[in-house]
Amino acid sequence: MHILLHVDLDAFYASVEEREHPEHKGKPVVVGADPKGGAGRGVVATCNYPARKYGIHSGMPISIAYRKCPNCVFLPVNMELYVAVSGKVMEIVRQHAEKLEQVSVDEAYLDVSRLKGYEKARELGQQIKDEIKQKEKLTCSVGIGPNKLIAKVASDFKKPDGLTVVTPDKVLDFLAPQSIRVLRGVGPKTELALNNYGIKTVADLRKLSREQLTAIAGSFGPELYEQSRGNYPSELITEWTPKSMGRNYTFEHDTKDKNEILRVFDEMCQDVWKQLKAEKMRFKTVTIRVRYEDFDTHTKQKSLIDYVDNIEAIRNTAKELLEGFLKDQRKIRLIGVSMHQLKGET
Ligand code: DCP
Ligand code: CA
Ligand code: CA
Repeated sequence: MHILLHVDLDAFYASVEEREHPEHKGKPVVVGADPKGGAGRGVVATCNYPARKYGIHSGMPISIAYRKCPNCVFLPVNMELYVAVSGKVMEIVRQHAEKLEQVSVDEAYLDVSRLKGYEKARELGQQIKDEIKQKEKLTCSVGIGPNKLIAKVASDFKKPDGLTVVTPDKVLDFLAPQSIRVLRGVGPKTELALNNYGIKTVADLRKLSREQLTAIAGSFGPELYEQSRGNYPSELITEWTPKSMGRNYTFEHDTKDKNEILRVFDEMCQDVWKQLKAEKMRFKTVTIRVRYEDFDTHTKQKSLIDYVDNIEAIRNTAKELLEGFLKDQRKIRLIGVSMHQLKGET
């Protein structure tokens, strides 16, 4: 019998900023692009819970966030700081299990099957929460369940500062009333496709057969069928930590100025490289992204012969990929660079 525990920090970037700036305590805080009095471009990375009361959320254009709450505290993204804090939190979490899978900068799964019971697992969950609060002054939400899906949905269930335990006998009831969006791999497109058949909750989904789901969602159908019944893997992927590491940048004004583009691009490459170094990772594939003024967006990638971690490899490969896009007539709105096929330096 597997018991999985999922930890996810609450309003991560914003909580770190609040901790570093006690003067903002209790105020709504938004972390992301500079709002420039409502004229700013780029998006919200995240915001704290008081700011969420205004309807602000991750990924929202910063100009809209500003319109919703001009008096919120707006802060820039300080990635180096968050990566450092993330490392400390993960170190605390790691002490409590022999197996850990870190899935992003602020969340991880632990396999706590050795505890052989959900009461013991709950106690451990509380202990981890207390320790992170005491040592790092941050709150997190913890979910515990028989597999990764249930643990993750459980940690999301009560936020912030939640602790939710779903024992195997409660899995079906727990999932039933929830939105289909809680299932892994169900994004806005699949949600809409299913909504068109009147399917909104996980319970609705269970009314369809495997064949019907395949007709609607293709090869993802059978997996939806299983997930809606709470069936999902429990195995952790421990060698490869994050899947990618990258940066995007939205220009102040759409531009064709090659020097400006290359300067920003170079800075982003260095930023990613610093994060790679901080996390002791190497990479094999470089991907770039270009969005033109009309939002037409392209990605292009190249894989190297072996895993590397030097700045020149990033810079040269990324520039080579970018070259063709600079010849276009259109101005560029956004550029991005990311590393894939990451591997720890072991
Ligand atoms: N993030 C981002 N852009 C997004 C989503 C997230 O830059 N579109 C960053 C900022 C978040 C961090 O990743 O602080 C973790 O993302 P989560 O989805 O876990 O969201 P939060 O931790 O901010 O909030 P929650 O309390 O809902 O977990
Ligand atoms: Ca989080
Ligand atoms: Ca998260």
